[in-house]
Amino acid sequence: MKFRDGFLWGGATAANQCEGGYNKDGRGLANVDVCPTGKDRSLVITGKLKMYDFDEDYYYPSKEAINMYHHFKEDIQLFAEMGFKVYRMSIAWSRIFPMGDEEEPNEAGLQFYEDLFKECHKHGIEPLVTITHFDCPMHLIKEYGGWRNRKMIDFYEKLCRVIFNRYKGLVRYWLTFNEINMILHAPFMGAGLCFEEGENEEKVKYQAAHHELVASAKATKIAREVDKNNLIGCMFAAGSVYPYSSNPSDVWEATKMDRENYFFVDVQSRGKYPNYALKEMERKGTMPIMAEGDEELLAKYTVDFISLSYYNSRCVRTDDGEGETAEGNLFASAKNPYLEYSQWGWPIDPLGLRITLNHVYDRYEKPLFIVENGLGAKDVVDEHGYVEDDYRIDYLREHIKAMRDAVTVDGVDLLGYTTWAPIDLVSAGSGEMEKRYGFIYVDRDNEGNGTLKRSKKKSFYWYKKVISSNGDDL
Ligand code: BGP
Repeated sequence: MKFRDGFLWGGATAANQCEGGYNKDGRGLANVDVCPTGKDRSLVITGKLKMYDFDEDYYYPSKEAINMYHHFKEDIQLFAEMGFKVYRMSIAWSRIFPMGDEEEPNEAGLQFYEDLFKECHKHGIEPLVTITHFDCPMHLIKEYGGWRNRKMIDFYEKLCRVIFNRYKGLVRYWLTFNEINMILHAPFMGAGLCFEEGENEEKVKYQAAHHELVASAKATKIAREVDKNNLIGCMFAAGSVYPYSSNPSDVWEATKMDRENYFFVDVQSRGKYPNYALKEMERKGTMPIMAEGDEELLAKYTVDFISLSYYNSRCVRTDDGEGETAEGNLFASAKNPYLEYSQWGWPIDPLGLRITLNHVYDRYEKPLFIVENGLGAKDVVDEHGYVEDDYRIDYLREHIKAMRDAVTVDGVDLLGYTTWAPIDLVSAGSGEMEKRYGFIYVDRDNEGNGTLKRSKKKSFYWYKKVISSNGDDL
């Protein structure tokens, strides 16, 4: 049993985590530039602490990251050597519109991505572009309050018009917002939100979410108008929620947590606010203000496919929270005693990927795309830059097997698979370099030291074989 011909194998990155060059060629400051490492990071990414003043001397990870801004040809060449069919990356909004609200785009920024896409095509690699990956010009946050402000829809729409027109014929796969549901857990990264003392945070988050959902529908509309070959996807952080026990209250809690994630995809794929959300918003007083025409837009411009990140399943218990908690992609949940854990305490659950794919496909019956999956680990590198990362190979092998079962046994329609991340880059959660995901090692440490030299890990050769056998040789 095989993956379809043309299955899109590849890898995924995000601009702020790999490009660097934060002030090069007219790029403006973005929210992700002012997220520090260390203890303040979680306060900043959750919107509790404002980091409005940029300190040039402070080591902000995205200032230089792995400097893909200047290394992209070399990096794409390495991706091509592994046989990539697709490369998922994101556009830094503030390269195109440095402030976010100006009239004219920055030509140097536009040219950078044009060169990058052309480089991909030179190697037969299809770009898959996230329009915003935890990324918002800082000026839009200071001046307008980020996505809490409806004006953001217009600024985003303008960005979309510019990039869809400029990259027509170069890009056809687009994702509107990275992990849109993460607005609930990392609102500064997801929507440029900072909260005032005593503010109803949940209300603000859902208002901002509404603006993003409308912006996503508008982007879908424009993408289709500009080029009928464009395919637009939504993107959410997936990972089914398990009840800790068969106690119905655990099951009910898990159902509610799942819905919290599905809410976003329900709107983007089914085209309307689901009843459970409307009821809850009414009850809690968090119903967003909608403008005339919003509901029609949401209904008319639903996505073509659904993309997701999967790192771990989650688990929930209602018995006084006595058990231990486990970390996970951007938020913690109850510790599942049946699973192993990564060095960062994230559960490792390959079967959970099959379960999740089945849930999502049953719910929406649209093609799916796994656009993030991988293992963050502390690699030990030898003097030649070589890393024996069998743990990474094991993780990916088991997840690919589970994905294969979902496709070939269960009938899930899957367009492709991009690992996070093909090359070491800055971690979104911790802001550190030492949490490595790549097939390619980058000589760079947590303090920003290192030559930035790229070298191939053991997993590089393994993934190349996986791709050339279309997932047969694992
Ligand atoms: C997702 C993000 C990515 C990425 C990944 C791994 O939430 O979309 O940007 O970083 O998680 O998380 P981390 O970097 O915290 O290990």
